[in-house]
Amino acid sequence: MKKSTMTLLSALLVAPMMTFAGSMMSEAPDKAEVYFVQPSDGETVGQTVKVVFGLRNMGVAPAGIDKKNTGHHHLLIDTDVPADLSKPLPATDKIKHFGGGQTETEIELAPGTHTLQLLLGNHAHVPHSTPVVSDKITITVK
Ligand SMILES: [Cu+2]
Repeated sequence: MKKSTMTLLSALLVAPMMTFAGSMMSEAPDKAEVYFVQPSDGETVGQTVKVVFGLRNMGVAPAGIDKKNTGHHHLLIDTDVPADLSKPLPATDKIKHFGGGQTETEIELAPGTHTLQLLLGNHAHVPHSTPVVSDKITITVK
C-alpha cells in the first residue's frame, strides 16, 4: 500500500473520533448556577466537614445518564478548575466525583486553610460548554 493511501486512511479513521470527542460536551442553560449551601465562605469548621451542593436551573443526573440540562457534581479541594475543560475530569483526591447524583457529602480535612469549589460535569464527566462552576470558597479547619 502506498504511503499516501495510508495517510488518507489514518485521516479518515481519526476524523470521526475527533468529532466524537467534541460532542462529549453538553450545553447548559444560561441561568444555570452551582453554589455551596454549606459551608459558607470564610467559615471555621471542624475536621469533618459536611458539604451541601446547590444547583439552580438545572437538574442532577447520575453519570452515564445523558439527559438535557443535567449533570453531576464535582468537588474541587485545594485546587483550581482544570485548564482544559473539553475532556472528562480526572478523579483524584482533589477532584471528587459524585456520579451517583449525590447533592451532599462529608470530607475529612487537616487543620488549616482550604479552598472548595464545585464544577458540574455532564454524563461523561465533561464540564458543559459554558462551565457551570461555583465561586471558590475558603474555609478554616480547626
Ligand atoms: Cu464525574
